[in-house]
Amino acid sequence: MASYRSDEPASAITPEHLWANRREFLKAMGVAAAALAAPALAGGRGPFDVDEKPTSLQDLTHYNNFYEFGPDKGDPAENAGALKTRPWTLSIEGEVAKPKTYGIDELLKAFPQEERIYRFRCVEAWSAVMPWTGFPLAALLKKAEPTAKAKYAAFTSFYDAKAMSHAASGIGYPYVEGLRLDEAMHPLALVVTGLYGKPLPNTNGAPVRIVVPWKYGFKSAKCIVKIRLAADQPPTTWNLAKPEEYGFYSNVNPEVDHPRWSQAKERRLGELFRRPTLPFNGYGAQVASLYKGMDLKKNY
Ligand SMILES: Nc1nc2c(c(=O)[nH]1)N[C@H]1C(S)=C(S)[C@@H](COP(=O)(O)O)O[C@H]1N2
Ligand SMILES: [Mo]
Repeated sequence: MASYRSDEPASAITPEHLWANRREFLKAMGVAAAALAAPALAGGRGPFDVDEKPTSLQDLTHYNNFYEFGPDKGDPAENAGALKTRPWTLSIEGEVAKPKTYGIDELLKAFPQEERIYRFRCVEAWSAVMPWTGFPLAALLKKAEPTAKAKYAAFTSFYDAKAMSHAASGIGYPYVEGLRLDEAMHPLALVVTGLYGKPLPNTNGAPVRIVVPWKYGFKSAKCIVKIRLAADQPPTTWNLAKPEEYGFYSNVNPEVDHPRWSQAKERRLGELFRRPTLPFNGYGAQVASLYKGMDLKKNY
């Protein structure tokens, strides 16, 4: 297979090139994905990977929504670099038998890291294909032993007014998000720590974030410091800011337009023409059963 960016000279060695070459190298050696134990990364395409060309690292780190670092897509690339992501802790608390606060390095050691190539769809009708490194959120939750009362998972992002002096107005901070517990336990829901086989760039939510590939991008909270299990549905930032535009579920749905624009199509970063948006962002076969009997026009 050719390099992903045949327009670049062979000497342009970037994490993106190393990543592409590593995959080819492992494949050529006949290494089965399953045989590559953690923390090594899989070389083949696993059952959770989409077979689409990953978006360039340049685009993935220069076209971001990260309101703590400013309202414009280029602001995180300008402003997020200064955030100190070590030391860092992530606590898991609330309706769990075994609450725990992990140091970031302890977290990386405790859970085998995998690579997952996921489609990503922002509510603003652009999309990307992102080669993440991380581990199933379910693994972290199970280890904390959810109580019988736990029905939801709530995520809190880091916020520091001084470190985030460019933060956009219009939403509250810290950024908060949430999932129903069965959504959070779905094997597609990831705790993400890396991109293109390298530690997560600050622009994409370093050192640790959530990624939920069948929902609009804003459900995937960056830079998280807390996961709380709860009996009741937690508040979420965009729903608090504009409840008529953003619901709790926010599953990717080409049939439910945003009040201000259509959701039928999307523009893939790096491409010119728009493509149709798929129900559940193409993950319907895996996740549609979570919503059986629900009216997804009402529960947008
Ligand atoms: N803490 C926090 N998390 C966030 C956001 C944010 O502003 N703050 N933006 C969300 C939105 S709207 C999108 S589209 C994705 C963007 O992720 P990416 O930059 O890795 O593509 O992050 C989501 N997570
Ligand atoms: Mo978004």
